[in-house]
Amino acid sequence: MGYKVVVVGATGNVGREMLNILAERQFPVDEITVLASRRSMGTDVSFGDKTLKTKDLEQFDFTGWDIAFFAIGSDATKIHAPRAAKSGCVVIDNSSLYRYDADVPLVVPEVNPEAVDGYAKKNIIANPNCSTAQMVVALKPLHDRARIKRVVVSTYQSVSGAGKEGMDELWDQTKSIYNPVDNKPATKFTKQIAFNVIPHIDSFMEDGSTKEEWKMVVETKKIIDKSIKVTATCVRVPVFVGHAEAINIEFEDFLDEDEAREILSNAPGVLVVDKREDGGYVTPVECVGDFATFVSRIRQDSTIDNGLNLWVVSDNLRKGAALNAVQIAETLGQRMLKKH
Ligand code: 11C
Repeated sequence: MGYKVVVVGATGNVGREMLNILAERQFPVDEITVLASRRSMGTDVSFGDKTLKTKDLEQFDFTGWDIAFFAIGSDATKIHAPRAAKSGCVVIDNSSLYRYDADVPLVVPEVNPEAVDGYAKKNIIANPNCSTAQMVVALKPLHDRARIKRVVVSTYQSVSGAGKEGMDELWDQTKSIYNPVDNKPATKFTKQIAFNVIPHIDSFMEDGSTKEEWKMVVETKKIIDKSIKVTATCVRVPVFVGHAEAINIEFEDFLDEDEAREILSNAPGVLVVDKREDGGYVTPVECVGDFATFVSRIRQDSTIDNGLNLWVVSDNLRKGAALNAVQIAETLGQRMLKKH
């Protein structure tokens, strides 16, 4: 007994990771089909030990399919997600298109699993931005204990967040620094990304923040608590996979660093690695391929009454995208959606 599952955007970074995770977690799949744009149609992708050929999204009829994981841009999502949802297939969407829609739940299963129950209004559930997902997994258990007032976060985001083109650009630029013959013009990032950092992700907003920073503010409120104030600076760094975040938290109540470490050690989805010694923390390269959100460098911020600092690292293609989407489907299955 299982579900009829569609993966839309199966040739992209996130789509491929969705297929890996569905197989790794033995998600109950009765039948699976993989879709792509016409440009990538016919490409082979792996699902466990099988190879699947992508079909044309434009022509696909979602009638009779149970769950569609969407991992394509907002423009194409706008065309195809509503028709999938209307045909009775539940859409779990990784784009930002529906995240801020009051009739669409925005879900991180460790944080607000009950929100999936509202899926039927549009038959769509939204997956948050990767930098939000890993942050809220760490914040929620602390908020439950000491009520968060304000969060100041600086991100160190890998190039895979910008898709395969972002990864290719870092690779090509890195090579071309040693061998200028290989020099290719930058097209994805606005400044050199190899051996550099760029304080700019997504488009600029009127108030000077970027859309990526705005997403962290608005999504944290929707997922945990609208009273939490967040200010973010989002930075692209020359790392292939894995986002890191330095998070400063101000609470209403005092929370001792040892108690915070204990709470986080018992929190779902969190792995604490926090030895106060050389190498006693997690870095992006170590989190690749893992399901966990790693928390390190837990320490009191003595410049305010009730403050803590954390270092949070996770695989942005997994917890930040594909894993969270599959966990949403698992939660939906546990709470509501009937198998065949
Ligand atoms: C990045 N966080 O690292 C972005 C990628 O809203 O789903 C994901 C954008 C989104 O560039």
